[in-house]
Amino acid sequence: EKLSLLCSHPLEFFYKPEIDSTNLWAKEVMVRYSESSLFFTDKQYAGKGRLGRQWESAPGKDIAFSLGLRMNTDVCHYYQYTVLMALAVRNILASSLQNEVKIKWPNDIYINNKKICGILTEMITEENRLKTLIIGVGININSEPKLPQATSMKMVSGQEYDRHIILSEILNTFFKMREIMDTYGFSTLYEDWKKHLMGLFQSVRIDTGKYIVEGTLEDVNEQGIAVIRNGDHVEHVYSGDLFVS
Ligand code: BT5
Repeated sequence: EKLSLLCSHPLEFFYKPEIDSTNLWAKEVMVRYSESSLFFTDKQYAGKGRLGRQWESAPGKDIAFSLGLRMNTDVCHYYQYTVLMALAVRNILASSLQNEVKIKWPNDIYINNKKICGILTEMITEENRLKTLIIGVGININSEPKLPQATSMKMVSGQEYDRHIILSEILNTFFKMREIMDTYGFSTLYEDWKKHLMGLFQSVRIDTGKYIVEGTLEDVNEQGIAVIRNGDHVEHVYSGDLFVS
């Protein structure tokens, strides 16, 4: 209730005190529901990362939500919505913390070389057409994660934050950016996203899960593909884990 009051965009809100994964929940509901909706919980006990990995969040302290977006275009560049979400989270964290906040390809958010947010975007397709996009976001807010490579807003600033305010600011920013994209196109938002990209023009290593690609990160193109140059050889990488050398 508090959230729907704080959010300026008309959105259907779903809340459960606890759930296995808001992405799974959103997928279940969105197949029979036609409005764009937000799925929020206070305790996500089986959060999903990419490739079957786990996402941990502290009950009542962190943010775990999924945004279910109904798509009405035939051709949908779904990656663009993940970019908008990453940029919205980045901008809100940067202004709340007054800290440098980076985006790590494909769509993690990092502060001081530690991960503060992960995003998992999934699609529901019907008759080979994209119907719904599920954008799942986990952010460490008031917890002190034990993982050595993780950080939280509290760890960065020493302060505690109102999770509902942070979430509504992210949603309001996301929908504002979506309006900008619908009116003026994707390019300026994408350029802004790229400004905050970790490792751009630096030596990186990408573990695709099958093989390792090493070289200079020359670009991440508008389809979200990382372009890695090694001498004369240029490789396009679709997904993986990136490490800055
Ligand atoms: C991600 O996967 O980073 C995507 C995480 C998406 C989580 C949200 S929460 C709401 C929604 N519902 C879901 O079920 N999921 C979404 P990936 O890039 O695969 O990273 C996963 C890895 O991040 C793990 O293997 C850990 O190493 C690390 N990790 C797990 N929990 C973390 C945390 N709280 N903070 C930082 N790193 C974490």
